[in-house]
Amino acid sequence: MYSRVGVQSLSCAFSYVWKQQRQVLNNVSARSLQSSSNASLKEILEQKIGEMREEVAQVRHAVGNQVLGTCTVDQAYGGMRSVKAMTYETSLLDPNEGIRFRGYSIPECQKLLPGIKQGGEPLPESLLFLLLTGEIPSVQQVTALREELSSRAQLPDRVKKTLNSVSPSLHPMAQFSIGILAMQSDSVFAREYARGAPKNKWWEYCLEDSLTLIARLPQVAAIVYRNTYYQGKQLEADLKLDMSARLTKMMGFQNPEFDELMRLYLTIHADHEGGNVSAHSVRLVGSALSDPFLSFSAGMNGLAGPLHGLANQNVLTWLLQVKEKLGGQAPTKENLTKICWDTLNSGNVIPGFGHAVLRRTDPRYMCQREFALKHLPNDEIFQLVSLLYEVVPKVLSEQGKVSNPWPNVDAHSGTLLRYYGVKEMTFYTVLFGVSRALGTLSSLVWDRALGLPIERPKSVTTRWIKENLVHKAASEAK
Ligand code: CMX
Repeated sequence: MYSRVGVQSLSCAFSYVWKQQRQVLNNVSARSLQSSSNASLKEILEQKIGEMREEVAQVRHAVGNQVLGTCTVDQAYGGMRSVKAMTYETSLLDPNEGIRFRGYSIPECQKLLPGIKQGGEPLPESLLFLLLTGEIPSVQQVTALREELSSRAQLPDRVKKTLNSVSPSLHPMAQFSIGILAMQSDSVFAREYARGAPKNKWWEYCLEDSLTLIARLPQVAAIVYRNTYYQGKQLEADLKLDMSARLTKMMGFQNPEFDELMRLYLTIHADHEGGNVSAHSVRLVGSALSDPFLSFSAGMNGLAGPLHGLANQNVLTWLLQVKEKLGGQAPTKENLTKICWDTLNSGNVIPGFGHAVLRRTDPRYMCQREFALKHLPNDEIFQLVSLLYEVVPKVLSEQGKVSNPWPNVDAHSGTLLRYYGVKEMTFYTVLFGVSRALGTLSSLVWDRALGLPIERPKSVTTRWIKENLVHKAASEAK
């Protein structure tokens, strides 16, 4: 394993907000660095949680009664878009710059997080360490975490039995969610809570379950894959491998380049701040003190929606339809423009484009594009994706409805998976889900560490709005 630490390369221009956030992180790190360079994940977490509890108490004392965000009637009817109403520690999404994991952009993570080889992609296990602790891990720390995960990775036979009893005609995301629920009886959190565990210990049990879940998910995913597309012929887990290589091998692939793609894939899909459907579902369900298995399964049911994670499946379906419509003609800006308009005019969205928060090309799209330029520049579908990058934003802008005409992460991922042989599009969102565990479960550990209460925003009826706002506005206008 090789660490590509080069702090001097952190030269990008950060926004003011990020400089401040980094400063906070640096201060915290500086205090704990001496003890933490070889410290275990749990030791670092124990220290950081103490510090963070203090920090949150100070913030609440200083500005607890200040307004963070407001909510208009339009926002209440409109999916609460951009209402600032929650905190989420593991990542933050800037509309123009894209995601930062604990303050680090994707290119910074690619440079700083230990990978398996020099100049290669980061290990998702490295990102997990960062998301949980806020610290870039040393090679030694990642090795320890890998060993920890490997020791938890074997799926109990009863879970395999449950997965094997499910009809392969069920969508892979439904099978995946069932597999996660089938592990619920192993929840340390649920057991200890029932025994009356004190509140300040909950995060430890949540961490226990989260690590177990993250460790086992590659095998759950691989079983779903083999049951659905390979008549149930399953392959053994090689516990010496990192989670990405272990997953690809269990799926039936033997290609180190694909392993590298999987490392990148599992890293970049991990987290996208707290308000997206999957992250927020995990947070919401967990806030009722449902254990991590129940909470994560809920998140996966949300990820399975076509406006969220399922878009990666729909993108490739659409790309293949585009190819078919071209009927052997070479793609050009002109014929692709027409096909895009046909899609819109038939009442469909162009999958992989647009975003609820982002207002520029998703950096997760860009790093996948760079991977493709390096490894598959001549692939026909990649070339189609490249040309659509020039065409779709213009068409969507001309249509004039979308807030963001640029591509998101899902516009690219299926092309790469297909190139390496994963042609079964209905499986793509499962891989997204394996990755999403890293971020949402890290965040769940912090939810319990910071003692966040049950979520319960206030709702109102349209009648309430009429009585309290419409009538008031009308009488003021008289
Ligand atoms: N193609 C066509 N129309 C689109 C569009 C697209 N790619 N993106 C948005 N629109 C439309 C919306 O449907 C909406 O139309 P109506 O007013 O008729 O309902 C209008 O433009 C305004 O929507 P918006 O404010 O731009 O977008 P939202 O925040 O409401 O929704 C998203 C965001 C991602 C659901 C939407 O852009 C979309 O449906 N994209 C295609 C599906 C997709 O790629 N989803 C994956 C997102 C990433 C992820 O979560 O994994």
